[in-house]
Amino acid sequence: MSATLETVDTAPRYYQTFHPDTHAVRAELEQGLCAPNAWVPPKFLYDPLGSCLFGAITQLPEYYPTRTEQAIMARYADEIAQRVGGVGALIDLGAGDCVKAERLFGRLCPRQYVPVDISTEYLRGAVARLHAGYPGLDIVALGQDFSHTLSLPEDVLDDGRLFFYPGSSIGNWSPEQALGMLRQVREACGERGGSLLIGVDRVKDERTLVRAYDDALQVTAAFNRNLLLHLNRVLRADFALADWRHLACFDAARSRVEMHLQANAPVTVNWPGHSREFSAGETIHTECSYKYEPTDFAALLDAAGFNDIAHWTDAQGWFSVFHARA
Ligand code: AVJ
Repeated sequence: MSATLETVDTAPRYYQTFHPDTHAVRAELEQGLCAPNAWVPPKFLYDPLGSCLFGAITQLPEYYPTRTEQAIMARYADEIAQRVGGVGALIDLGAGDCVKAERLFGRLCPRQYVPVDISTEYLRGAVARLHAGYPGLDIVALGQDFSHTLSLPEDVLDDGRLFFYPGSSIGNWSPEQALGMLRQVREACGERGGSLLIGVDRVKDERTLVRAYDDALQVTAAFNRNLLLHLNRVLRADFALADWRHLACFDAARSRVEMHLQANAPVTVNWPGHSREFSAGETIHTECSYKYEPTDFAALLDAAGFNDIAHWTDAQGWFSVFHARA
């Protein structure tokens, strides 16, 4: 007698609703670049190279968030798994390389994995790798800009949804925007036991915060400046890297780290139909990274309609992980 080992190989399904090469995307960029205080939404940091550079940032000695979050998740893995219970779809917001979610597979055993990311090419590569390692896992991949709207296709299981929003990515939004985003997630949880597992960076001393965004190896500088190469491609603009330097600072009143690109000298940037002059020292604001006190973030979850909120942190009180039920 011999046992038969059956493996059902389910090919991943892709739904791509974000297309970078569209008029709407260029219009969004133009509006920010031509504003008196120029800015670019941080999602434009994530072209294929930008996503790789972010991966490198997570390995830097100064960049504590990723490893601190990972340590919290590992230390409280049993408690977290017990609270979360049976997972239908594990919906991974800003999945990137899918590595953080993969760490949950062992304990949470999701019946379906739904990575969502705006960096669609990068996501496809990550999903192909994941599928090779977990051929039986049902994967529904969404190339989506969920900063506009989060919309899940019908084949996403609707019972026991677990939204996973790790790494303090929620910090890219102002508290008002974050509330809107959390309300959307609350809505998408449905009424069949949905919940949210989210990582949030905490307020701490300015030096630690600024170093995390201005590392000695200058990987974060490369990550920020690579945005210009991305803009050159999307807008057919003529940004020259040599004209721009990386800047990181902490605004304590707003409880946020900011990244900017600062012009070294007066410079004119051109793209079809437009040009924008920058004076020496003028900046393009490329990212906000809000930091929260745990009580403030719990209040935000509450205001978004979540309840039964659990909180875990590390010994230094540097990072928070929350689980909240819809
Ligand atoms: C991915 C948005 C959480 O804000 O810390 C890392 C991005 N920017 N270094 C963060 C980032 C500069 C990161 N998030």
